[in-house]
Amino acid sequence: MLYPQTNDARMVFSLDGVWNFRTVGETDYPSEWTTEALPEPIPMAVPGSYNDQNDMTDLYDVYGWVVYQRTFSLPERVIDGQRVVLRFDAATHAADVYLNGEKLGSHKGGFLPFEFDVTDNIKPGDNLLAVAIDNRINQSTLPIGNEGNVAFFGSDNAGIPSVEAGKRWAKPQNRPNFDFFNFAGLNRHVELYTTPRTYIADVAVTTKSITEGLNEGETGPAVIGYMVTLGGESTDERGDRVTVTIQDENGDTVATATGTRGEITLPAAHLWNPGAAYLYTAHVALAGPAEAKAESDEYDQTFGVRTVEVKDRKFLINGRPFYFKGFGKHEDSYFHGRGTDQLLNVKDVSLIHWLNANSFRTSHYPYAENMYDLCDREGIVIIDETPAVGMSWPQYTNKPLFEHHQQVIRDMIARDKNHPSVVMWSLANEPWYDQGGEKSENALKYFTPLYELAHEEDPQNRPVTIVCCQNDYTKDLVTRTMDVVCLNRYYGWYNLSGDLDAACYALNYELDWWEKIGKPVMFTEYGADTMEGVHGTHGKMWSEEYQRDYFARIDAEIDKRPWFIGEQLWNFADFVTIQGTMRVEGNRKGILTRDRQPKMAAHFLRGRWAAIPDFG
Ligand code: GCB
Repeated sequence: MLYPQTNDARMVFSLDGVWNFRTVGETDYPSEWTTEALPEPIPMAVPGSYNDQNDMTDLYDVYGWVVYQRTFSLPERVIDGQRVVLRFDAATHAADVYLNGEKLGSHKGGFLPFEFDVTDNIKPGDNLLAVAIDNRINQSTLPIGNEGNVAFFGSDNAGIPSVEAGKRWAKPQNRPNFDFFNFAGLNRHVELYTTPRTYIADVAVTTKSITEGLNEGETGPAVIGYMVTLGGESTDERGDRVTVTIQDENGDTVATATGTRGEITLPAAHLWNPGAAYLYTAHVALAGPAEAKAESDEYDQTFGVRTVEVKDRKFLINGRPFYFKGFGKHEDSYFHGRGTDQLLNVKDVSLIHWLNANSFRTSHYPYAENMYDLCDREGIVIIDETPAVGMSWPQYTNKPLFEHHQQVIRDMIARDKNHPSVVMWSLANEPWYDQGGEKSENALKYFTPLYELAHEEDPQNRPVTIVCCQNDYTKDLVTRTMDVVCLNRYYGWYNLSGDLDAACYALNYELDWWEKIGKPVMFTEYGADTMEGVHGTHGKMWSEEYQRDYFARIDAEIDKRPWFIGEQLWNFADFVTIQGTMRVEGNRKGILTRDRQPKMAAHFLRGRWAAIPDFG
């Protein structure tokens, strides 16, 4: 699914702005709320999570449906004869969409785009768009939530006597199997866009071969492959009317081709490298049957010339061994919740540069597309993760969940395949699968086909991983089958708490085990909660000194292992979680505060990462 674009053939109309909004709850939303104007609505900004936008009710507590509404009109002379598409960059977690009272369809999954052809639904004048969104998570959604109501009083609270059945009190509530707050709603952009009736539906660009060993600024021959998919009527007859023009960063044409697929040689290609991005544009044009302008389409797809490969226990980008320096992140900020915020993206990218980091993981879901565009342009490397977080052994035999997981992998790769910044796919975060016996085997049966699917779906065939929880690695059958072993480890925090000598010993004990497995290994999480402003001469837990010392000590250990290919700590910045005894206004493992101010560890890491080159 191509990101909407305005050009000579297409037009995008943003539906961002202030919408009308009402909460519903667990029951079905009233049908008239999708056909008529919402009664007594409250204002709600889109894009943005709804949870932090209104202080009259506690929107952090919403469980179930909410309804968004707005009207729009489109100039008939602009859309006349065109195909009109309504696109949601995401709706979290499930959505029913209505236009002028008619249901267009539903979508499950909160972090990937979906769209509807509304050519025949748009009418002159005001059109009423209503979107009902459900924030409930359960054993068949990604991410995973725990089914059912929470008994707040009576049955399962430690230290409170059990209460006879009729006197228990319960309130329905989402119980996420993960710690980040379940921000929901229209978190990302909503837009209408036009294309001609026969149109460019997809473009995929791959790098077939490069000249290895180029120094910065040098160029060499490279071969790229491309594939254009057409949609609409008589697409078979139109294939030979496709032209592809490759433009360099100056806009100069460096190569051309015709037809829907082929290979193109770039005689003097600039490579896309971490820290030294170079972006080409494939200008794809589809001529109309009689060169009629209104029936011609075009699309500009940016891409980078670069290869990625795992070989000899190394992660090779353009044939050179890359070392990941960075973190897991979240889409999380004051007021916006998980809402797309371009300013914050620009700020975060600038902080990534300031920290001398080169990469991050889109923990624990695919992020909004504009962040990937920024990273393409800024030379930042991404591990792209599905929203499969919180999984455990009962889910490994859940067929509908498996099918949804397959769909999410397909959709994520379809969306992100052309981004040079994306170098690896992560199938899931911390599925729990070290119970041994049948439970571990079921996990292997569940994840092996997903691993294969990710490789098959990706035209660039990037490495595939899974991010593994602190576990009994001897019984974990899955992690070792991945292209890269990604470890989340909290020695010195959740276990061996506060004792960095013990933490280093335990880490080494484990790394001796991975040494024998023969795969490249990296951290995708390690860290310590830290309250800014808490200090001490001997760095105890929660102090800024402890976080700094934690990284200094653990990092010194991984530096001894040549097959350790990267360190992505937890987390880039503090973020909001559900309430709980372990969290003080959220998860505090950020090396930056939630408002992006550096803690002491950030200064340490900035120095450390300046001294570690991107390529070893
Ligand atoms: C983890 C999870 C991450 C949590 C983190 C923590 O292992 O992957 O989502 O936020 O631990 O700090 O507890």
